[in-house]
Amino acid sequence: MLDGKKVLFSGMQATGNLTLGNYLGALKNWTTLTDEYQCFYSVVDLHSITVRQDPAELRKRARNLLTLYIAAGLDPEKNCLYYQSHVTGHAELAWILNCFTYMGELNRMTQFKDKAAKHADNINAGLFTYPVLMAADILLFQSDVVPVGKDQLQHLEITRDIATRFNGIYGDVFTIPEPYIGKVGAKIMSLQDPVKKMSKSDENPNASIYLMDDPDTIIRKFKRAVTDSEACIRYSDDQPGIKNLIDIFSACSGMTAEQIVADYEGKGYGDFKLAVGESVVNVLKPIQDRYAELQKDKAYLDSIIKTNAEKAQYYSNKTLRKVQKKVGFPERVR
Ligand code: ATP
Ligand code: LTN
Repeated sequence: MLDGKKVLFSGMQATGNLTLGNYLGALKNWTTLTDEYQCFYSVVDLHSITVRQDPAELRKRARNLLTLYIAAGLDPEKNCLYYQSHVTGHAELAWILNCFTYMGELNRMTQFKDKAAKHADNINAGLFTYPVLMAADILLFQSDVVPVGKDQLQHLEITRDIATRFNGIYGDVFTIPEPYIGKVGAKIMSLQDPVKKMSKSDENPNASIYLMDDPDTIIRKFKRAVTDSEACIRYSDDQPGIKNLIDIFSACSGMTAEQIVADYEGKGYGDFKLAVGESVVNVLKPIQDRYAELQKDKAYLDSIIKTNAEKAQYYSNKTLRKVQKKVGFPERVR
């Protein structure tokens, strides 16, 4: 608990351009939780260097992502929005937790297997211990809830295991966090291969809607979206392309899947795809406008970055000092 509220932590990597999947699966849910919880939303740049990055590009993307957090509706006065690399406790706690995590546990992580296959020339130790750093992010703030997409559930599970193990040895040090999965948009699929998740690192730009895509591009991508030859709009696993479009439409319009299916009964895929595209444009346009405005105000963004990092550093130090004491590091002389 922090100031009478439960604590929430989540983060996103500044690698690649954000997609509609990132927005519907993560960011959008984040904005609905800010009143109920004391929220920490980080741009997790320490995680990003587990794969090679161009330094100037990473710095630029990190700032853009933080700007996008605000543009998407996260109020930086109410939510702590900061760069992970500005708060020293993440790396410090990660080291300690490394010593409480087993190789066998990390070996089972599917994200590691996927990324190792994708970056076979750079399977570094950071990529392997990535989930430990993620556990540190979460546990550092004594987080109660962690809103993520379904693909991150395995990392949440290992976080809980590490925390439980640590508490088992040293007493009640960490709050055991619960995942929070949004009701709609938990897994948005690729527009070109609807059995694969929409991903910002997909090489095919038509597979993803980027948050900064202009309206024409969005409509064009939906028109080209891969569907099937059934010629009927049903919410079924047998029609993954249509099912994905219904999910997107539902998340962007507020209508339920049943309502959508009823409305489009007997109509062609062309009309349907256009309607889905328009609903997405309506959601993204205001975010894009606000983003453009924020980008002009350098001094405002800089002040947010500074004060929020200080706030995060302050709260994280509380947990870190406690953990350091528990494991037996000497007290600091004041
Ligand atoms: P990459 O392609 O670089 O692995 P990504 O697009 O999969 O990136 P992440 O940075 O791994 O995105 O995820 C950021 C957040 O967005 C996470 O909470 C994740 O669960 C969520 N997310 C990512 N892709 C989707 C998706 N297709 N549908 C729903 N949520 C998603
Ligand atoms: N691994 C996550 C990003 C991430 C995160 C976190 C999410 C890093 N630390 C802590 C929630 C809580 C991802 O790839 N989406």
